[in-house]
Amino acid sequence: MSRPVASPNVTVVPKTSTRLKVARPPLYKVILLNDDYTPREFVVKVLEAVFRMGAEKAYAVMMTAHRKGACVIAVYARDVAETKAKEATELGRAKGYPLFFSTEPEE
Ligand code: TYC
Repeated sequence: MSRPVASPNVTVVPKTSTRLKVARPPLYKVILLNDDYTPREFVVKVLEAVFRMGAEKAYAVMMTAHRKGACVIAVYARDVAETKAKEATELGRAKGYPLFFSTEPEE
């Protein structure tokens, strides 16, 4: 019986310093803006449908925008934030409401 020999094909990968760090994509906020015309129940439905919120959370977010003028809904990678904001704004527009969702980079 021969004793085991170290494999000649093993590469040593250092755990620090030379390992490349993977950058996280910058995050974008989606912001719900208040208006005087869109019905409250409609805003809640859009939040549930596009942003996958439960009914209570959607109601609370809608009321914050209603009282304060705007409310940050969530943060996503840029393309996801822009797609959801457009989709949600379009649902209001299709009904003739001025409901508006904007996006901005997180500081
Ligand atoms: N202010 C609207 C109303 O009183 C309801 C509303 C709430 C609209 C939040 C938009 O982002 C909004 N019917």
